[in-house]
Parts: sequence; structure tokens; C-alpha cells
Amino acid sequence: MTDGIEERIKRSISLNINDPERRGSLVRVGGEHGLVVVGDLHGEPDSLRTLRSKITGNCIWIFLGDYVDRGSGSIEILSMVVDMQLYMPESVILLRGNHEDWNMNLRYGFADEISRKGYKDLIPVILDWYESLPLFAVSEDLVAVHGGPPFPPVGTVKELEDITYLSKKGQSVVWSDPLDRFYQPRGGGTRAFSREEYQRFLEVTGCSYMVRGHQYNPEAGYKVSFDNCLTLFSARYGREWKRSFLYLDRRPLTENIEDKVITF
Ligand SMILES: [Mn+2]
Repeated sequence: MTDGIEERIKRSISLNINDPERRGSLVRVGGEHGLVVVGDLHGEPDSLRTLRSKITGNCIWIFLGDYVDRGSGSIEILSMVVDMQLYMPESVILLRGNHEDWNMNLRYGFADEISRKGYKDLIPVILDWYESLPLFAVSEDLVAVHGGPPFPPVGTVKELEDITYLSKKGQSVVWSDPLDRFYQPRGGGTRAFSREEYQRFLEVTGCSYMVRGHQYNPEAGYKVSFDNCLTLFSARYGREWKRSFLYLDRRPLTENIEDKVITF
């Protein structure tokens, strides 16, 4: 499963950096096929395997980041998403989450897993891979991001493209949560984004809704804030929680977004 992983991660880095539809931190992807959006996977290969078994045929895949940490199979998840990208280079977008960060890996399990499984030589290439991941994906009417809109807010797409991961704006993109009834302050660069900030971000991107991950929702497996801001979470922390992903068979979206969420 992880044979030749260093070489495969390097090929993924090259695909990430050289994507012709990429401008800085933002990548555009077509909407002509079905679209699958996958939330946080957090080192749970069984979650990705189960999810994949539910999808047949050609699709565009957008992953919202947080591949590693928490679960015990982060290397395997990394290997699986990289393989999907190498197999379908124009159809798989891998975004960066707040766990694609070595300081997080030292605290939340991936660094230990790397040592325990004998992959210490891989650390530099994994860190390069993190750096190669975009922060935003736009597909027709949909914008995808790990956490939320940048703060302070931006007024143009060019400003979005120029956002770097470690900047204040970049950290808010991977850490922020919607200001809804579930909101609780947590660490890192986390802050609440309001309905107004959400709508302003949509206007800048030219999109009509946003899909994000970053928050688990053990009751329903997903949530909808501000009418159509969808939060997905595709891992279950090893418990019996519901997991979710989004599957859009047709574009643009004309139905209620909640009707397109699949839980498993
Ligand atoms: Mn996260």
C-alpha cells in the first residue's frame, strides 16, 4: 500500500504546483462531470474506502483537507488520496487543512505514527507536499475551503490567490468556523465568520454557496449554516458517528444543498 510512497508524493507535488488551472492559492476545476466533495478524513482509511464504494463513474473529487492526525492510518490515507490524484490528475483537487502542518502533527498523532511505522525519511517530502496544496477550489457555482473566508476580508479574486498559508488570512481560511448555534472558540487561528462575511466572500468568488470541513457533527454528520454554507466531515474519530460527503450529479445546483449530502 505504501510502496514507493516518496516518489508518488513527489509526483503529487508536481501536479499540485503545475495545475494549469491554478493561480496562487486558488484552483479552478470543471463542473461537467459529477462532483464529489469529501470532508476531513483524519487518518481513517476505512472511511475513505466506504465513501469511495458509494461512487461509480467519472467524477471530479474535491478533498477539503485534514487528511492526517487523530486516526492511526494517516500514512495510508495520504497514500490513497495521492494515488487517486495520480490516477485522475485532472479530476482530483486536494486542499490544505489546518492539520497539514507539522506543528499540529507533533500534537495530534501523525508525527508519532511516522516514527512508529519507520517513515521518518519521508518527513521533508510530506512537508513539501503540505506547501504545495491550494487553499481554495472553485467549481462553477461552488467554492470549497477547509475552514472559512479569509479574515480580514478581501475584495478581489487576486487577493484570494495571493493568500499564503502562514499569513493571518491563510490561518483564518483553515481555522474559521461559522457563527452559528454550534460555535465554540478553539485554538489556532480560529474565529467565527458571520453571515455577512460569508455572503461577501461568495460575492468575491462569484459563487453561490461554500462547502467546508473542519467541524465534526456527530448528530447529523454534516450541518448547513447561513442557508447554504455546508459543513462536511467524512471521519468519525473511531466512533459510531455519522460521516458525510457531497455528491452533485448535475450542475449548477438547483436543489436544496442538504438534499445532495450523503451520510454513511
Ligand atoms: Mn480542521
